[in-house]
Amino acid sequence: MRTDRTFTMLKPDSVEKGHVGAILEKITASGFRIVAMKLTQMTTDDAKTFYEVHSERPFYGELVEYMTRGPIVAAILEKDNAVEDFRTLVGATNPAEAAEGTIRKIYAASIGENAVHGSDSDENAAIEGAFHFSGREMF
Ligand code: IDP
Ligand code: MG
Repeated sequence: MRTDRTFTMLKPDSVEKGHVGAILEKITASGFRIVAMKLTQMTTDDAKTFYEVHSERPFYGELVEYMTRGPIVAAILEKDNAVEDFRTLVGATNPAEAAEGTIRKIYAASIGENAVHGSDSDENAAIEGAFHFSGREMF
């Protein structure tokens, strides 16, 4: 299992608010190389599958609605220690608890609409990257 790649989505609120360029700049300035990237929209089935681990949580329906309401930017990022370093850059799930300078502190509106996704393990990074990209879309 490689440890130098993670998967991210700039969620619909980031695209709607025009924050894509600024967030990508912050990501690349933090040392991540973009290995794969596209603008895409998840179907309800896609979002239900992607977030299946949360299917019993009270916010699951709201989460699926949010993640499918418009396009996202999906990307695979490369850097040493990618998963952990990207979670640090992203900040806490709830922007009110996120550290200064983190993406969620700057761009997220709430715990639900929190601007970006970052994989939580090397295993999930590989699964989530493969969910969105074929081998020939990864560089
Ligand atoms: P993470 O994105 O920081 O890993 P998770 O706990 O895996 O956070 O939750 C996945 C996503 O579900 C969050 O990024 C957020 O969009 C949404 N979410 C998490 N907790 C809540 C909540 O309490 N209310 C509404 N939405 C939530
Ligand atoms: Mg998570």
